[in-house]
Amino acid sequence: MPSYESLPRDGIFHAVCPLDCPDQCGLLLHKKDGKIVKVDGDPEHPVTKGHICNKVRNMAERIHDEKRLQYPLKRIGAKGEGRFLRISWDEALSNITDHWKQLIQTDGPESILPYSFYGNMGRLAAEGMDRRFWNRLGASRLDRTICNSAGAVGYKYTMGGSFGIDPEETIHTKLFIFWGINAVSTNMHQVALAQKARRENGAKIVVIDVHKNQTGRLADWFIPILPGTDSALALGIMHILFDENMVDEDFLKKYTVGHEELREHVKQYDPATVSKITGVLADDIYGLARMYGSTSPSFIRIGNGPQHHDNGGMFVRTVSCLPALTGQWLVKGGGAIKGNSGYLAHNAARLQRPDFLKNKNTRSVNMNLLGDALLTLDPPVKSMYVYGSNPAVVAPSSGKVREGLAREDLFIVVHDLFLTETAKYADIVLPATSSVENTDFYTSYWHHFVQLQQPVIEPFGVAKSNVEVFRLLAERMGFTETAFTETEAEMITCALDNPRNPYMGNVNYEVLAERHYVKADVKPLFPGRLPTPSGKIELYSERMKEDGYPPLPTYVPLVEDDGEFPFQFVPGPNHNFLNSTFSNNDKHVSLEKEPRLFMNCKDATRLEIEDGEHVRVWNHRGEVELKAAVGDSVLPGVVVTQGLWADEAKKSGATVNTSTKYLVNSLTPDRIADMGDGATFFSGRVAIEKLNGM
Ligand SMILES: Nc1nc2c(c(=O)[nH]1)N[C@H]1C(S)=C(S)[C@@H](COP(=O)(O)OP(=O)(O)OC[C@H]3O[C@@H](n4cnc5c(=O)[nH]c(N)nc54)[C@H](O)[C@@H]3O)O[C@H]1N2
Ligand SMILES: Nc1nc2c(c(=O)[nH]1)N[C@H]1C(S)=C(S)[C@@H](COP(=O)(O)OP(=O)(O)OC[C@H]3O[C@@H](n4cnc5c(=O)[nH]c(N)nc54)[C@H](O)[C@@H]3O)O[C@H]1N2
Ligand code: SF4
Ligand SMILES: [Mo]
Repeated sequence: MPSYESLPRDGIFHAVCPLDCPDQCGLLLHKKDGKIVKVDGDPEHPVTKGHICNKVRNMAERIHDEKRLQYPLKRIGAKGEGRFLRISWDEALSNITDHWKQLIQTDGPESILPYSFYGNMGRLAAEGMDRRFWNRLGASRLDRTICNSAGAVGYKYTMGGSFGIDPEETIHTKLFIFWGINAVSTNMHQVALAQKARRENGAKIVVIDVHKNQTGRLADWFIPILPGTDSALALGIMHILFDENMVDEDFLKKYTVGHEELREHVKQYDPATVSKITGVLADDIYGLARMYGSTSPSFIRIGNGPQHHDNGGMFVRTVSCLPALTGQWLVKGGGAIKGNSGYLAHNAARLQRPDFLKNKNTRSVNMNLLGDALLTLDPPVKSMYVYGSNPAVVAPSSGKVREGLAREDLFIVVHDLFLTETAKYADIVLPATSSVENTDFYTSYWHHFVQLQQPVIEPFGVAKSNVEVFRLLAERMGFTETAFTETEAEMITCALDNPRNPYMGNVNYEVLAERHYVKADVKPLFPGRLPTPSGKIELYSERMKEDGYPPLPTYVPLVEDDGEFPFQFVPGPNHNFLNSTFSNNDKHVSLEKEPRLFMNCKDATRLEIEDGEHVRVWNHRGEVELKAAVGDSVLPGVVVTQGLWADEAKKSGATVNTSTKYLVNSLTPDRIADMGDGATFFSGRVAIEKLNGM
């Protein structure tokens, strides 16, 4: 248990941004009379250098928001209605464990389903004591596939794991390609590095996206592309690189397998064919390939957008072959980043204790199929425990998800800082501490620093951390293993002791406690051996063939979405929220105003929709109402919206006093992507019409 008695009431304290964002900024919290009054960037942090985003600059209001949950609650109204009664921790915990003990007797432990994601990226909060507990309980396993699993698998086939270049080296880069990443909003320090390289070395910034958003607007060259066609563009670039002898033959021979097969294979992806698939002009495909083939160092920042499609794994697999063709991995500032979490891998077995799970055949539930899991799984899920996530808003096909959550016989517990949309369906709600009330360690999936958070303020009300709640649940379930009584410091010490990771030898609890952040001792990938079967970059992958995929990078069209809906629908994140986090904070909502639907003027004219008018957007899964933003930021046939918005308060006094008119996930498919059982949020289709009387 962290000690709060010795916390000074005033001063400036180190902190780590806990949000699911690659930048993982170092923060300085200004505290007065026991409260945080200001959040600043830590100017000493070597990568983030004192700059932070607007979302977190306004974080103090969220931490001290009077809407925060202070006490455990028991539901007294209908599911989803939001009427609760205050109860004690003792009553809440007994209620939960009594239920579970009963369920284990009647239905077995797999009738209990944990559901969590990275609302707090702290390794202990997100995958520490909780995993020990679920393993020991024998609950159904959760396949955490909602974010980047398709892309991670695709990248692994090519490169062997989550290993890119050190982003700090991109100050040397001469060509940046931001491919399907809205980096101004989602990786702002990579943009800062690119702008520095542009100022100091004349670097060029190219953005390839389906939406000319804030990132596209700062590019030297913005290339609009049709959704889900990026593999074809990458293959077209390869076609030209081979055809015009712009490949690095030495690098290909030494460090890759399959370059001869690839050379033959990409002949079919000529610029005319690729142009038809992607909507990118053939001249632009030539221009881009020649720029890529003749500029060094060049760097591709591979985003999450294109991998939220049916063919997302193959996209990442394909684009990650490009730097090998031009030998960029040997050049400082050359190469790519999809993610860098491989370098900071901790000892997950020691932290999570998979050995506690006795039944190795325990079922696994794909979180992207939550609706189906709650409605149709046999034997059924009888209880669900949610933490660090808000599935009623963020999970695909939310109509089904909410129908499942509304099941009267489903005993739901939600642990969160706020009474989220999901929490409104809970039988028991538990109040969570914010990250700055806890001890935890953080590992970025972009830069190479490990950071430590120690309590800066006391818990809000009687809120408890994830670690503490699972300790208490373990005690009540009668689990006697010492793993359930370890302190945070002990857990961090064992997690950082990872002999299998050669880069982290210099990182331990004591060093972190002294310095706040420590850079892992990462060496360049090349010359070297990758953790692929061949030890090389696998342009041809035997493993993919064994797994039933084409062994060479290939363009596979999107799956036909059900029904006759004319528009491709891309509902991504927005600038001022982080997924659904901040969608309930007045400041952030006022900055974002209201959700918009970006559409092309040609489509708008045809449908007689004017800029600023409200439209109904629907398909066979659901419908929403958005404000049209008409212009040329998207291609004809494509519509984009941004942000996972909170349920709207209803003006009239209906029983369920909120409306789901902004719930974009009511439209998204819960089909599974080609790899990693990933999500396909951006592969759905919709129809649009003007809303009368608006
Ligand atoms: N401000 C803010 N920052 C965030 C988040 C947030 O919600 N808000 N969320 C965090 C999380 S969890 C994640 S995973 C990351 C995600 O951040 P990013 O990696 O930036 O991913 P997205 O924003 O989902 O999509 C990136 C871009 O891909 C585009 N796109 C969609 N489909 C395609 C396609 O087929 N081809 C191409 N070329 N582009 C396409 C979208 O228009 C969008 O501009 O951001 C993190 N950071
Ligand atoms: N349409 C559409 N849907 C998407 C996406 C998209 O681009 N488009 N993006 C997808 C992606 S990439 C992701 S990663 C998911 C993310 O989806 P989620 O992981 O659900 O992320 P958030 O909506 O931020 O919800 C996090 C919740 O955790 C809570 N929380 C924060 N800290 C703690 C803590 O320490 N303990 C506990 N118990 N709770 C805590 C917060 O208050 C918040 O309610 O959304 C996915 N959904
Ligand atoms: S959300 Fe990202 S950019 Fe903003 S403070 Fe956190 S880590 Fe930094
Ligand atoms: Mo994500």
